[in-house]
Amino acid sequence: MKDLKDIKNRAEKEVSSARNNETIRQVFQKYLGKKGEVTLILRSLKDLPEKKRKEIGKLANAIRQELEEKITIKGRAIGAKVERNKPKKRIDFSFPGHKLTTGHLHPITQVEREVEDIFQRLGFSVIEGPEVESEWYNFDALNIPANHPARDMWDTFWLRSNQKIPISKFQIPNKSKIKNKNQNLLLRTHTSPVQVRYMEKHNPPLRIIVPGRTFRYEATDASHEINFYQVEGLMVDKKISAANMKAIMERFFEMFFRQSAKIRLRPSFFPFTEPSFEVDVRCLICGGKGCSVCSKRGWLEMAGAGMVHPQVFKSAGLNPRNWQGFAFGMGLDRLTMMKYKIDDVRLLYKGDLRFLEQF
Ligand code: FA5
Repeated sequence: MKDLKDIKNRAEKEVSSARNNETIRQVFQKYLGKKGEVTLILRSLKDLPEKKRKEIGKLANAIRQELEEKITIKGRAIGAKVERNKPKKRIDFSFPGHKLTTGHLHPITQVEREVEDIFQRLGFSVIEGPEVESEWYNFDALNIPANHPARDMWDTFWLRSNQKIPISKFQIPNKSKIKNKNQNLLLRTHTSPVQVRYMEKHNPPLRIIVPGRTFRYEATDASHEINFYQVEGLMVDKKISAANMKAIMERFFEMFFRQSAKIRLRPSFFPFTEPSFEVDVRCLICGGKGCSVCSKRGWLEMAGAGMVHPQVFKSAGLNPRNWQGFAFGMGLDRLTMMKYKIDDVRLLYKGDLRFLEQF
């Protein structure tokens, strides 16, 4: 009992004279730690006769509890003092702030917006159409009936046959002439279906462009993807000729590439234009010398184009005797590649941030 009281006195003195965290920790170890003086007494209780055990045990436990409280209070007081004495943090207002990383538009979207902007300045409106299209608008209405060999030009992703829609649902001037009474659905292979969709509802004169996503079931390479983007152009009025088309396209390429871009028209075939052209631009990546993007030709095919076929006017319910027009369909991916000198279209769809962050 005397030893215990002595321990208590010593411990209390040491607690009150402790000035820092380390000394208070040492006091704790010395008296209450695993081999601490109070702990050892508590452990030795089992060897004492019952009466003594009760007496000494009671006192030892009370001392342990009291000491524990005192050490905790002292520890807190030391902690608070340390905190008070810490030098105040100064804010340096001249220090540069943290840069916030923000996302940005995909290069194709940037190009799409620029194309829209240029054509709007040339008097064109921007129109949209559905990506899931009917066989009628994608083919029949564009003078490509079922079984016509020209359908092979556009390798098609067809949708499941139980999703057919009856021909009665369409605003077709002469429904009886359509062979496929139940129309298959497909992923549009080009943006041209929107020509007919728009002319059904709007009377000429008109000037529109239709940017959008298109799909083709074909092998991919440096300049071909199965999912790509086109922008359709359509201008209809009383007297429109191929010369108007060439002027508009040349003006567009100049504004887009901000340099004189060389273009050439090659005779071509599209069932929905007559005459038809392929519009090539001198390859800006190799300067015309020949590279993988232009398949060593020095020219890159950018668009199909031509004068609107009378059959297309008829599909839209317009009299071809009254109207003339030109149409074109440009590859937005190809425009993006030329603008930023990208040598593989597939890079645009990989979602690789190391590539995309450069734009
Ligand atoms: C057409 O799609 C026609 N609808 C264009 C047209 C519209 C002609 C109006 C006349 C009047 P074509 O299949 O050539 O045509 O495609 C047009 C452009 O889309 C091509 O010049 C090319 O730039 C781009 N393109 C075609 N296939 C792919 C592909 N797999 N990957 C990337 N771009 C492509």
